[in-house]
Amino acid sequence: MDLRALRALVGDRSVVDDPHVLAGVETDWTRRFTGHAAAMVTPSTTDEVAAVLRWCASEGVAVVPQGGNTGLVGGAVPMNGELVVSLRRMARIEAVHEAAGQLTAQGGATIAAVQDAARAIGWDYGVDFAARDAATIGGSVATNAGGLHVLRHGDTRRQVVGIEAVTGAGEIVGDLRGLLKDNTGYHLPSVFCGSEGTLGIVTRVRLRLVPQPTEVAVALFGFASVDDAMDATALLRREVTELRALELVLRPGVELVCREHRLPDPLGSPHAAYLLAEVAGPEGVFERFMTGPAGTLVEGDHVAVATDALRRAALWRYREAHTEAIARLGVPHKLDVTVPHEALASFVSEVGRVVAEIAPDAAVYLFGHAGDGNIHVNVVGPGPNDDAVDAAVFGLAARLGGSISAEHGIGRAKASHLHLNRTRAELVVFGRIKHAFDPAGIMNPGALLPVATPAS
Ligand code: 2HG
Ligand code: ZN
Repeated sequence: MDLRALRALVGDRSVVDDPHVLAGVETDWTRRFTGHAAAMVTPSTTDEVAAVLRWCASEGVAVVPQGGNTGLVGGAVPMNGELVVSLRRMARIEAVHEAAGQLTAQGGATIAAVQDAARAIGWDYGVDFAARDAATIGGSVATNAGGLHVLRHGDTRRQVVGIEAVTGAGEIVGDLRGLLKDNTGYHLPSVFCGSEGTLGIVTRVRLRLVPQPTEVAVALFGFASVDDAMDATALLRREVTELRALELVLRPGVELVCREHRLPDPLGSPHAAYLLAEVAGPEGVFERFMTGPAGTLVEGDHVAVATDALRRAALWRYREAHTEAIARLGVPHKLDVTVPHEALASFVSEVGRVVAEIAPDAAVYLFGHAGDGNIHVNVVGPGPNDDAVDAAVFGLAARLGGSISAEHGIGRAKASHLHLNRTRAELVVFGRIKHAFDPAGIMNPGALLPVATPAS
């Protein structure tokens, strides 16, 4: 790769080939995917991104866009000497539109920076997840990230009012006017949401904000079985309009988190399943929650509640610390599936058996977003390239009418399984969409689309 030509486009400072720095972008967070980058380029304007992609397209240089490198499906890992494009120098919150309840950010701004900027003007950002301090808004649009508040505010797609993006051919497309209604043809924000860097690079985003709650409360309920937890899930979703998060954890995961993070057991006695419910709204939210339907779930030592920020965070630890605690056991296979609500309990009871048939010694941890029917199946034991467990778990989810990717995307980990959820006709159309935005086929090769996407 001619790095001199690249330096002429963006300046010396923006082209990095120091192996020590590159090491940080060549492996994903899980450590399951490791490759090699020829270099990393860090443009500082949209025009520079466009110049880089035009040059790459004409030279046939493959590109891997990378945000905060917090993805869990290998979608941003340069596997074969590609050029990594990072927007780390385009990380500004450019404008807050207080009256409209919107905000415009560059693609490299972190989720935490977006949240802080929104809160500073009395609004909030509707998406939140544990990797908030490193994950970028551009990456979260590209992966259509979900997170903890989807049941209340929807996924990232629902927050995006406008985008500016550079296609794989180096064209700048999109607009940031913030129009809530605009029926002028294909909706580019929707096309880029979930495109996983295969069409181009999201350089700027205009987001809708949500009202900032004045009061937030958390309750952690213990249940004797997953079935009981699912019954409570249905009740809480139906009756509690101020519900913002509803998360499921199971006893093995809670024990692991307590051991790895030296935490006390969360409730007075152990339970097979737990639901963490968060309510957010105007003053009195906790009172309304506990005197409403949730009150019927509270018996003896089956619940812990928190209203102040510190104690709420302490209860959230039992859920959010799962990812970190599991990573300490080894390299996890992250199988992020959704199944219809009525199939969730049977998925949970069957998945252990399905994994055990293939990898009897593997450790399996299940947790996730109960309110969305989204279970994170984490399997530690099989080698990074051993795909058999992945195939079996995805097969089970698909048989139950579910999706092989609820919110993490397809990346490189699941591209060969995409046919479980997408028909041949859909894959053909996907290929044509890709070609329209990326005619030279340089953008994120091997991610999202199966390598042999049918051409017709
Ligand atoms: C979460 O919900 C993230 O905490 C990560 O989506 C899930 O580690 C995982 O499998
Ligand atoms: Zn999740």
